[in-house]
Amino acid sequence: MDNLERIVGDALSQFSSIDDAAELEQAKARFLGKTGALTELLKALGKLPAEERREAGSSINAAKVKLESALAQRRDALAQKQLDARLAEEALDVTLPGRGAGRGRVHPITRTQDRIEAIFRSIGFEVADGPEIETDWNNFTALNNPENHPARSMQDTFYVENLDADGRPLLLRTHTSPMQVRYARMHTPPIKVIAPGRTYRVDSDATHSPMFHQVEGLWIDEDISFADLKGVYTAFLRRFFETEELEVRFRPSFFPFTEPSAEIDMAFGAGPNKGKWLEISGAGQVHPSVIRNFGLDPEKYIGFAFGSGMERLAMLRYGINDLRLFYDGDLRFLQQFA
Ligand code: 2NL
Repeated sequence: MDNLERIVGDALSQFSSIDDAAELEQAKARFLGKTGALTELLKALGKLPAEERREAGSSINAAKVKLESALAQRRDALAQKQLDARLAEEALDVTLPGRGAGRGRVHPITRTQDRIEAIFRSIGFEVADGPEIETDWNNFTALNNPENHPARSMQDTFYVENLDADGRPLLLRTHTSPMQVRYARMHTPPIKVIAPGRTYRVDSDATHSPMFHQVEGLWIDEDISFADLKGVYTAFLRRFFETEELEVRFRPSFFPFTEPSAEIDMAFGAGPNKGKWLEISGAGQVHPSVIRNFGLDPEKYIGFAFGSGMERLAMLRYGINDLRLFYDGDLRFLQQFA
């Protein structure tokens, strides 16, 4: 049976040298398939003399078992090899450091608001926070705005579609004064409060954003004068800009909610800005009608109020020249405020 040994030797050497699963199945067919070399030997058994047939049959069957076992081993080895290759290719180094979420920063307007709150708290003011959707009474009427004032028009004020429970219009507050109205009606003098926060007006260009921030202040007692306003606001500006030399001037102006009223200017800056006056706030003595709308007697109580734009304060403090930078969400800008 030299032939059988040769076939087994060929099969074993082919099986072990094949690296591809499909090729291995083709090799199997060449030896063990319907017309395979070993199968042909089995078919030829019948032609052998009876006395040789038994022994030949048993040798061929033993060879067949040997080849099938070699084949199975090679199949397993190839499958393992393929798995190993895939694992190597898809390997993840779970010990690498993560990318991390990155640490966020406080927005420059929020920083500005935090500073303003800290300064006013240190001189005895409370900080009041409240709704951005307001009634027309809190936003306009209580502040002595005439019924037909242009600020009340839809060209200037965002109105909400829904009405309040009494069928009256609701709007996005155009200043933070309505929060001071709420606060004054809930407290008894002395009232010393600031109201910082978001405000809204129908206005959008290089120097106006439809959403902006304001800080208003209010001090009501029996004997608060214009001198107190000058003292408080000047102290605030000097602390905010960290410049004791900062000069402040008050110019006559008009607001429906104060009488007399003033614009507050500050002289601040070096180089070409030195000695230049910058408008920074509106202010005045609270109008007697507004005091009455607080639920207080204007014969007994008097006080001052002011309103400043927070973006303007932030731009001057940080040297920012374009309002839109605050709302573009550009990290190159925002990351500068650690
Ligand atoms: C401006 C003008 C001002 C007020 C705001 C005020 C608030 C109450 C009562 C009376 Cl509750 N007045 N606020 C007073 C004068 C001026 O702001 O143009 N700000 C940027």
